[in-house]
Amino acid sequence: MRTQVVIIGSGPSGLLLGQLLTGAGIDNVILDRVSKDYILGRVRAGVLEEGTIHLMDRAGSGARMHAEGLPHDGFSLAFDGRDHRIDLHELTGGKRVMVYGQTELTRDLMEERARTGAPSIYAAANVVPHDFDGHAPCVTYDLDGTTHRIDCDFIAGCDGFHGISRKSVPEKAIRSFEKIYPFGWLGILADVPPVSHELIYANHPRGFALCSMRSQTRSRYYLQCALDEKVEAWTDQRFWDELRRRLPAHHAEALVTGASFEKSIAPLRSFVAEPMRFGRLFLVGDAAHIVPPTGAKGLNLAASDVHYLFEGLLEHYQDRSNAGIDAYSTHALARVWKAVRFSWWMTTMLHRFPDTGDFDQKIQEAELDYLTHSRAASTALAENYVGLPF
Ligand code: RFL
Ligand code: PHB
Repeated sequence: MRTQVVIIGSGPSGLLLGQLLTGAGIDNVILDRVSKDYILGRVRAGVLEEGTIHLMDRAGSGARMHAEGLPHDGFSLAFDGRDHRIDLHELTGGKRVMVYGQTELTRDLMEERARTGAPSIYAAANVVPHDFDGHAPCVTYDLDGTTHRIDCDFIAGCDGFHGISRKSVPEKAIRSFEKIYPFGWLGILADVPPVSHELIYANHPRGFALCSMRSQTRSRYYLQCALDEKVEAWTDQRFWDELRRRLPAHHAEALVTGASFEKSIAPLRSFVAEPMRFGRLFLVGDAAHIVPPTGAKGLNLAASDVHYLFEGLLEHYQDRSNAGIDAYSTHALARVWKAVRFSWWMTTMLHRFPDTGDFDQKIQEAELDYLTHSRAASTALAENYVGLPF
């Protein structure tokens, strides 16, 4: 088989890139090692920046997102028993974010892809990119007991942090930067109305908590937890009791509880691999970088990478210019590092670190106090939260 671009990975970055390329008449094949249903069973991101929304529209997949997504004009920072609202809309001159689950966004992109008839191959084992240093790369994979080969012009490594694309690059050609945080997030989904119509990021002596949502009737809540914590040790009752303790009293009283239907623990990590291009192989999204979820940036960064790569590939095929693909890594990384910084800063400001001494504690309190009393500081937070331009 031959195509123009092989996309490894059918997460948001692979699917978004695939639909943009298909829309521009550039042939592509998506390969994923797991099934469609497995991908749609993953519960992940929930907050979309305007740039991501725009790309969904451009990919022809935005209709349900606009109908069912919840536009948010602000969020709340809770600490010291009180709430402080960050008015995103006012502070950024009219920008907002949208709460729409990654699962739904992924489903919309998969449905649009099926409608356009562009090929996707699921449950492909041993996917391997070859010869991306030369002019004739290809990707091989095993399916139904046979090894298949797809020849292509370019390979997009959209296969997440644990994917094969980054691992296929010789170690000496890649530099990575990493920070592991000494805690995780325990998250649940429950069909109960959200405690507030906006998100609440809570800093509390017992640890960070986040109140988010998927709809008016479905809530997503997170608690900072120790890395060695076991999900089984957290009954729903224990989760709700702990969440109540970490929220200001008026929210704790308003909290509606119920049976959860998803519960999982995610570790927190910052990671960047440089560069993001190796000959005819491009790393995109989580394959190249990971951020802790505190700033809601992971999925949105995947979308901005897709934007830069799509524009570069378009220039290559339509204008016979490689300027865009040559600049891909530099452009993408400039935005990535700003989001890495922001996510690290939000995480540092809102969590309890096991080794926090009195000094660090006072600094955290001063930071929150400054943030909530200075318009300049609030504006910097809002500008980053709604997403830097790309
Ligand atoms: P994905 O979604 O991991 O998709 C990669 C795909 O590649 C496949 N794959 C392979 N296929 C073939 N061969 C191989 N060898 C392969 N290895 C892997 C996988 O099966 C998978 O289908 O990466 P992508 O597309 O780059 O998307 C990135 C986002 O998923 C991620 O950044 C976000 O979920 C991060 N994130 C959040 N981002 C936000 O922007 N806003 C949020 O509110 C937000 N909240 C979150 C999050 C991530 C979380 N977790 C669980 C890490 C909350 C949480 C709890
Ligand atoms: C979510 O709804 O899953 C979510 C929202 C905001 C974040 C992280 C996760 O910062």
